[in-house]
Amino acid sequence: MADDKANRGALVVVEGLDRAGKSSQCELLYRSLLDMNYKTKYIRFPDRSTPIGKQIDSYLRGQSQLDDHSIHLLFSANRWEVAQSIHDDINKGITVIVDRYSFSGAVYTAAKGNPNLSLHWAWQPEVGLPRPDLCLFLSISPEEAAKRGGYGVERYETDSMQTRVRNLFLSLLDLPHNDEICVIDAGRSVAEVAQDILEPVLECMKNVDSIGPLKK
Ligand code: T5A
Ligand code: NA
Repeated sequence: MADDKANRGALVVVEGLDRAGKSSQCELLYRSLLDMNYKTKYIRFPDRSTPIGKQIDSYLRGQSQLDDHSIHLLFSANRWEVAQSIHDDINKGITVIVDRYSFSGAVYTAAKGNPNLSLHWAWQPEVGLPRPDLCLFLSISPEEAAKRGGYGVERYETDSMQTRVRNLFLSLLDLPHNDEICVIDAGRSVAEVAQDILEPVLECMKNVDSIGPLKK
């Protein structure tokens, strides 16, 4: 049975631009793994349900203003709030699917163009969080993404911001210690993308070792 394949669950992160299709794909992946009898959980960041998440939600909707450093640290704190429960779930054999994680955290802040908010600075609060076993980067052009529903409603959903975000994501892919990142062409149909995602996830679940921390 599925439970015999691995002692611990995998930590699988899905990243990409706004409207790349992350939530749609996380939902499909979650259902596929459940159908295959794997213990699975789906979580997302920002988690807008916690007190910190409510501040983030208000900021993203343009209902409140926050200093760039403050909002950055709130996004990171929102991940640290559940770091222990991610560890606990994984050690119970549950595969945790995460809709956005530290890569979004660092990249969106650095994309603001504030010279005090470099990618290096933005990464530091993430150091020590559980390190993903696999990160699926849903690659899409900002033009394609903009054609999809609901675009332009929240802060950061502008062409110039999305272009900078994409370039920063691509620069992260080049770093040698980010070997867990798998690029998926997300400009295709929902079903085609889902099919491409399942295989690397199942492969990753077979090979999980002890979970490490995100590094500097
Ligand atoms: N952020 C986030 C930070 O600045 N720092 C952080 O640390 C974190 C975690 C909100 C913002 O916060 C920023 C990044 C964001 O700007 P969010 O809550 O993840 O982040 O944003 P959402 O609005 O929920 O989600 P996205 O805009 O990122 O969309 P998704 O999840 O990529 O896309 P999805 O699946 O919801 O689909 C969007 C639309 O496209 C259609 C869907 O039906 C839907 O209408 N669609 C497709 N259409 C055609 N072909 C396909 N293959 C499609 N897949 C989906
Ligand atoms: Na989403």
